[in-house]
Order: sequence, then structure tokens, then C-alpha cells
Amino acid sequence: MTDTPAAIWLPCGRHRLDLSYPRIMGILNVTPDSFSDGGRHVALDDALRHAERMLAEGAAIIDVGGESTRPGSQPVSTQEEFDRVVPVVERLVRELDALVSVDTSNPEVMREAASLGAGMINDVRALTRDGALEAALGTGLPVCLMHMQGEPQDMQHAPYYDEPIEDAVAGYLASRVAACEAVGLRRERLLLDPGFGFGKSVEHNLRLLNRMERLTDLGLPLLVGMSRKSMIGKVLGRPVEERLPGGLALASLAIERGARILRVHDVGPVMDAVNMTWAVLREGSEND
Ligand code: 7PJ
Repeated sequence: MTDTPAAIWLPCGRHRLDLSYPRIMGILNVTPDSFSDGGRHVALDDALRHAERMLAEGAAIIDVGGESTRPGSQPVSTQEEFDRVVPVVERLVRELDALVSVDTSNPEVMREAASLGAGMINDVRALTRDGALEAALGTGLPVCLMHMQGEPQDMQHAPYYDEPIEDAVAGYLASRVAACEAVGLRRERLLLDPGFGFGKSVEHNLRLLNRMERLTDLGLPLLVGMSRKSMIGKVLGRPVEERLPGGLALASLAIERGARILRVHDVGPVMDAVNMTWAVLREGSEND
């Protein structure tokens, strides 16, 4: 066996995350209308139990989201997002000592979650909302910048790019990194995400995964989310509850193409797929 590579630590508030090998982010939706497990985790105790299980299965991060960003969904008010997210973050930190990421574009939610001990900000709008850059900067936490074309209400209405999708996404993410650096948010704190399913046709999504090297070239850790998404449904003709095998294939490919964090619903099975993939990649890798 090859030696264990040196740790690459990302500071995440009271935690730190070693990104020298692939890590799993477990999805904890607290929206009543999330498409695959909508309504089930609204009750706080249920949410906690679900997070506990994902951690036991090997999740390094729990991603808490209170705004549904499924295609066609409407924005939520700050109050509504607060009411959904804040109690969950508080208990995940206090009772499970979890590394919590908060899936939000809202500066007030970012600040509150950070003050309660969240360790990462995950913004599908890449800190483009008014005040979001400053709020994220002030938290001192790492931020995942995701690419999205349009807004959830209309992003899947005939998505179109006038250049290859990987160039469009790389260009956008590079411009958001520059915007972060311009306010003093250092690149050492940034992660990038191609945003599978966010203003992209199935062909765009497949090509983006195939060409993900274009994004690893930007030199920042990549986080990807494809779990149960419609790109699997469309290729395989599967309803949402039958997308795990297709998702495992995508997870393995994503790791091979350079992703370092996978945002998933099914932590246990994905851990096996990722660990198996990584065992192969490590053995005989020229970097070892
Ligand atoms: C993503 C996300 C993703 C990041 C959602 C869903 C829709 N955050 N939040 N990346 N997707 N960073 O889980 O299907 O792909 S919500």
C-alpha cells in the first residue's frame, strides 16, 4: 500500500477538515418542499437523528439547508429561513459537535449560523446577494461558491450557453473568486462547485462532469452535488427513489475527475463507492 499522504487542513471554525482525501457532506434538508425527502425532516428531532446517522456512516460535514432550490421553487423570507435553519444548526453543534455547513445565500442567516458554531458556508449563489460577501468575510469561515445560471424559479427553462459549458462555469467561478479576493476573502478559504442541475440541460451536466478538469485547473478544492438529481433520472429513466446506483457511478467519476467533497443523501453507500475508487487511484498515483 502507498503511504498516507500529508494532511491538507481547511480550518472550519472549531473544526478542521483534512482535504487530502475525498470527504462526504451529508444533506440535511429542513425545507417542507425539498424534492426527495421533503417534509420528513422538518421535525427537529428527526433532523437530529438523521444527521447522527449520516455522521455514523462517515459524513465529515452536515449541510443544513432551509431554502429549497429545486427547479421552480420560490424564494423564502429571511424569517422563514431563520426559523427552519437556526434551531437545527444550534442542536447539531451543541449535541453532536458536528461540522455544520449552512446552505444559504442570505447574509443574516450566514452570520447567525456562524455565531452558533457552523463551520462552513455553502452558497448556491456564490455570494452574489447584497451584503453576502461582507457577511461571509466577517464569519471567518470557508465558503463554497457554486455556479448557477438564472434563479431556481426559471433556471431550467431552456438553459443556454454561448461557449462550452466548462468554460462558462470556470469563467464565472474565477470571477467570483476575484470578487471574494477584492473584499479580502482569501482564496485559501474558498471551495468551488460546478452546480450540477442549476441552469443546465442533461447534456450540459454530463459534459461538465466529463470536463471537470477545466475546474480543477482553478486550483481550489471542488465540491460537487449530483445526488438523486434529474440528470440521473433522465439518463436512466428512474424516479428519484431509484437513483442511487446511477449516483454511485457519478460519485466515483467525480472523485476520479478531482472532486474532494461530495454532497449526498445516501452517505453509507457513497462512502463505499468513494473509498473503493480512492483505493485504486492512490495505488500507483504518480504523486505518492
Ligand atoms: C447543491 C447545493 C449542489 C451545493 C443543492 C439538491 C438541490 N449546494 N444545494 N451544490 N444542490 N454546493 O440537493 O438536489 O449541487 S439543493
